[in-house]
Amino acid sequence: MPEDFRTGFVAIVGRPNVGKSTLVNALVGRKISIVTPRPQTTRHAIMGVLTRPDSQVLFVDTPGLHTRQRNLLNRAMNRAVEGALVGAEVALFVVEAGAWKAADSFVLEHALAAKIPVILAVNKVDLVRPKSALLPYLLACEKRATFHAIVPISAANLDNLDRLLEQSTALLPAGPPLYPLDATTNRSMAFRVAEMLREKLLIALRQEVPYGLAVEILAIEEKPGVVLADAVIWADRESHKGIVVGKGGATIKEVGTAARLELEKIFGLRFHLETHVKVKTNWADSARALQQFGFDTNS
Ligand SMILES: Nc1nc2c(ncn2[C@@H]2O[C@H](COP(=O)(O)OP(=O)(O)OP(=O)(O)O)[C@@H](O)[C@H]2O)c(=O)[nH]1
Ligand SMILES: [Mg+2]
Repeated sequence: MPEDFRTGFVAIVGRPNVGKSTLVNALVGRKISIVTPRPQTTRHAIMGVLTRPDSQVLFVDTPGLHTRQRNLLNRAMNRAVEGALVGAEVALFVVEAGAWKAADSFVLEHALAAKIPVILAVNKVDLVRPKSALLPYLLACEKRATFHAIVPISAANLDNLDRLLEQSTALLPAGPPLYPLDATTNRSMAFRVAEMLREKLLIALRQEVPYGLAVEILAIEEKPGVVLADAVIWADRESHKGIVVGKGGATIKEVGTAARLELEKIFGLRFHLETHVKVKTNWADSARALQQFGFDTNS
């Protein structure tokens, strides 16, 4: 390792749906974290690891910070954001170009409270019309706080990410890599299978139904060339179970197939997913259920 090798944590924070997970995936160059057009997709802190000849950057994707905490799940999600900020050397605060909501100010307060340099990533610049509207927006951002840097990007189009990466890496301390050089995430195969199923459920189901779902992997086995996984999709009420299953099992089948195809593409392995739908009433307000689903419920 070169003596000036840099290693450290960069927490990616922002309100729901601004493109945090898209950004982590783009920076690492692999799909680590699920992405959907719907807010509140990410529920956990998920690390994406980028190792280059001079550095190892540990990007931590986080759930969109909630201003209202309706249940224990929301609180666990917000705690995941706090935890990521506490352990980070840099905060990458993501907003949507052209928009600044109360929820953005709420996230900014949290990022500043962490007493670490804050880089503002102004995402989705590809959507700004007319283009000339971007400059006044950036100037207005400059007045909101002392940012280490303000970087306009498009995570979806991989636009200006080099600059963001340079700015983040420069703030990391010198030190040896903390993860193996070929690591891309701290999350297990089981976690990623559960998340992929949740992504497809969020895409397939309407309104509030997918928000009341959790996916648990009961068993997973990697055999030569094929991964066998046994998954339970937990609904929070009886009436949603039938919606998830669909007519003659059509919905759950479509979700399972979509998840399988994408997992096969990502891992280059065949997958066999067994899915069951069960009910655990109000699991999002049960500390026990949340622990079972991998959330940290200690306040
Ligand atoms: N046009 C455009 N869309 C983007 C860009 N980045 C992300 N998106 C879209 O924005 C939506 C939300 O993206 P996510 O990456 O899931 O956002 P997030 O901040 O992780 O959302 P939560 O996990 O819910 O907090 C998806 O439909 C993305 O495709 C971008 O640079 N340009
Ligand atoms: Mg996300």
